[in-house]
Amino acid sequence: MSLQVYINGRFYPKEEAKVSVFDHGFLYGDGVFEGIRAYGGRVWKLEEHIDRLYDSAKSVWLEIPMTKAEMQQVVVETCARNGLRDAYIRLVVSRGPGDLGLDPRKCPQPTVVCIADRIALYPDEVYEAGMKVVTSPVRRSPPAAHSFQVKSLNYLNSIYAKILAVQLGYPEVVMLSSEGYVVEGTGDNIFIVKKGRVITPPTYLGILPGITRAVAMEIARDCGYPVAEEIFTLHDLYTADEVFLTGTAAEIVPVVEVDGRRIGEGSPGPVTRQITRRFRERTQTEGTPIPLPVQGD
Ligand code: PXG
Repeated sequence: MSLQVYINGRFYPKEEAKVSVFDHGFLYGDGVFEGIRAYGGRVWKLEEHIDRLYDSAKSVWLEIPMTKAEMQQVVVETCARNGLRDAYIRLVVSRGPGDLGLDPRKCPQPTVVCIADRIALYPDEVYEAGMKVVTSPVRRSPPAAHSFQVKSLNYLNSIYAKILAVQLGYPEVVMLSSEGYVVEGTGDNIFIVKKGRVITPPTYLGILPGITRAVAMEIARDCGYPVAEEIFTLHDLYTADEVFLTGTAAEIVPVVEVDGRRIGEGSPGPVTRQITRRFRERTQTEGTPIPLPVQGD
């Protein structure tokens, strides 16, 4: 059976899952989204993702036409209908169809889409040997212009950086703020470990308050490491004992080289490995259950 996609209250087979070309999500990137995972029949951190979706929507003056509880139900049902136990879920709320002008008031009905599909992961090699990255000459957009605190449909800033990564032959690049502080990856948050302290940039630099980031901070604290949200520079990155990236799709990725500088011993460090182990344990035991499909459904 073809994948079933949720659009505005109904499910459509993948081939028929279509939205209007007048949708401002398509015309202007006007909308918000979430990327969510399900592990072993449970949706991971569902409430946190829905809260962030509604915060993103509020920030761009977009009123989502359903309650958070209803939205949670949409996610769970999309997984259930597709018989997915392990999934990557994409929730999108766009401004909806309007006219050819920018004015959001011309779009009375937002478009709500939920897609659940199998997940494509980095190869095991990346987690075992670590990832080599470079820093991007494309700077993260300044928060005064367009803050990545909002998970909006405007990802061109990250895509510019991703194009460079692809052209240079790297899976990911580290982005810097316009002042040159280390901020995040194109689709992941960044951490450094220095003398047992676990440090990640503060979200007021205009970076996404990552849900994996929050879990990694919580695990690090539980393990007894001091955790700080602090601004840091390229020098701090190059001289860190350990570096890792966090994200819903990537989970926790050890970084072993930045701009040709070896990080630590050049292999995933003990703090990164400990946090990864606990993270994986938690994803296997926590989450919102997806009901099994009823026979004959
Ligand atoms: N920063 C940015 C800019 C992101 O887009 C993260 C950090 C990590 O946040 P979470 O909540 O996932 O821990 C993201 C994640 C992909 C992909 O295919 C990832 C994201 C968005 C689009 C695609 O890897 N967002």
